[in-house]
Amino acid sequence: MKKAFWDRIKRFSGDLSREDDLLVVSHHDADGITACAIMVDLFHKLGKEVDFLVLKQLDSTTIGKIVDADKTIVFTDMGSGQLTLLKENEIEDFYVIDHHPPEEKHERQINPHFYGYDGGRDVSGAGMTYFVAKALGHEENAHIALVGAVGDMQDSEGRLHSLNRIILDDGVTQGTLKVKHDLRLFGRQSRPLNHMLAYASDPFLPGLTGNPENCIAFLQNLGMELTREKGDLKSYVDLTFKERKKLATALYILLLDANVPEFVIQDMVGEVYTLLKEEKGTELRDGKEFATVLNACGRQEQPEIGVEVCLGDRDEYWRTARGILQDHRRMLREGIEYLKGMGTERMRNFDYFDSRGAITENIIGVVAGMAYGARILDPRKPVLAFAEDRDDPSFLKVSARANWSLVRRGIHLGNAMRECSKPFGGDGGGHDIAAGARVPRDRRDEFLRCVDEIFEKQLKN
Ligand SMILES: [Mn+2]
Repeated sequence: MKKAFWDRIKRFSGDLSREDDLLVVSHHDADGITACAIMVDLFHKLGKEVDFLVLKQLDSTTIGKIVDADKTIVFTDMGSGQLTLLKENEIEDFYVIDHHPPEEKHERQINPHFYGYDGGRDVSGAGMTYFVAKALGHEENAHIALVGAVGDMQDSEGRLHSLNRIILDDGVTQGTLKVKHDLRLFGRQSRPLNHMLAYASDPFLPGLTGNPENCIAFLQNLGMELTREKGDLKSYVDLTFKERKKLATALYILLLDANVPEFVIQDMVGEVYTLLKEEKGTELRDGKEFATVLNACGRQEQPEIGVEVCLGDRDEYWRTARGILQDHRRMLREGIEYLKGMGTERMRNFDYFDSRGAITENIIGVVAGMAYGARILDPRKPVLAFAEDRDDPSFLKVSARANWSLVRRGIHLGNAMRECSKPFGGDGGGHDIAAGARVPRDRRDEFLRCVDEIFEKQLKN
């Protein structure tokens, strides 16, 4: 780490450690939940009074919950984009530990952007809180910080980089983490092998994705024993090294035969992170699956349960978290079925569907992303999914999704969402590959036409 940055973190941490009676305010995704837990754990260890609050977003509505807090507020995985909002609401007793693009400098803020690091790739919100804890002599949550980084998809190029690498190395040294080069299909710990293949969407496995019976036949053809001694189905982690290689090769050939581009196939293999202190075969044993549990808690509006699991509960909170994950998955399946039945509408440069309240706004983006991965949606076009805005029925929430080959051709969803929502009284933004917006329901069609034009221009350039 650059010395100037580490010095800054140490000064910041020193100031923070002199405070008491704190309120940690964090974001409701896996990165925010892990960041919150690392901070709360640190304050417990320092013997401080601490409370926490996990929010979907910090905006002019939700800020009401903290205006009268009368505590020192520590924002984690948020705050850098809301410094003006804090000023407007006369919130002065706060600290910000964030990795999102900052509005401006502030003496009570640490953010990697000011030191030449990329907050989208080099370090997550949880990673930043980890470094604060580390500066105060507490390195025991490296594995939790790793879950945050993976939750924010900072390993999407097949490995972790830069500051994330320091965290990973700390965990490996401490014996809480193991890193391996392996198949990166989701569910390697907790899903039966045939389901791991059947649910694979990144990449889509022709003939296998969406078809568990075919997957069994495929695996049997490879001569694999699918059941454990107890009679239940094996997961990927039960396979021997030889069997894993055999499976990887077979998948590789399957994709090559289907003319899947080389770079997509390459992405199937990369770093996988095992949390060595967690029980084998549980979601918590794998970095990516752990992050999914936390995201489910956030999406189902019970992020506190996720925080307790990160703090170490493997009893009642963990049982509840598993139940939430099941509910969440059921809702996603129902959403996908609904979408299959309804189909999409087509504009020139993208497809869209309006769920009209049948799919809630907190999962619509996930449903769109999954349907995309499973080829229920046409991968040659970006997709826009509409859901009702729960707080204001006269508004629609828009989730936009694309894929890497569209991004390579020039598509930038975030720019389109921003440019087309503002003129109609909404707001929006985000990444090239995933973005969102809010628009008044009665301006929907104008918004659609605007997006179509912007995509047209993006594809031309
Ligand atoms: Mn984050």
